[in-house]
Amino acid sequence: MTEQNKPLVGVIMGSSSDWDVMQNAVAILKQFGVPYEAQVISAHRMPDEMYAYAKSARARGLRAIIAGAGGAAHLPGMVAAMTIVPVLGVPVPSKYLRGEDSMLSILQMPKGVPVATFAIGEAGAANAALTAVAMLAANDDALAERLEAFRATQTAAAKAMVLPE
Ligand code: RP5
Repeated sequence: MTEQNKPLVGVIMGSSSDWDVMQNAVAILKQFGVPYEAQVISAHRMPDEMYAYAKSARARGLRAIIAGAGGAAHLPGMVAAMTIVPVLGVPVPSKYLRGEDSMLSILQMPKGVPVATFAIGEAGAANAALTAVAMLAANDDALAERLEAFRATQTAAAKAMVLPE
């Protein structure tokens, strides 16, 4: 792995069942050409791996971690507790409470260890990745230009919207 394609963003999720949602984050990172890595790390089923991932994240060069989980979604908070790399939390919709449980689990961090928390589901995953892009764009003019262009495209599409008669 060269310095150029060393992952800058880590995308982790509690289960492969989270992929449907979390692939929306990966799609954005791919679209912007941001080097990333993606894997399953379960807080309650793989605590040792979660520990190792969080503890090594900064030294491995990660500049943001996008963490998605559902239910009692402690993955983002636990990872944030063990690294100063910013953690962007994505609440994954759960079977019985439709992700409101996930959202509150991730959102309600006590003062001192933040998790930037996004909307439940696909929009949250995409927006977490767009936020990671914006963070990296602070020190990368080419990436900033691509982000400006992305926004301009959205603006043009909205301006071209026509309502039915
Ligand atoms: C959480 O439990 C995962 O993040 C997932 O959203 C949820 C269900 O996991 P599976 O039972 O589908 O593996 O840990």
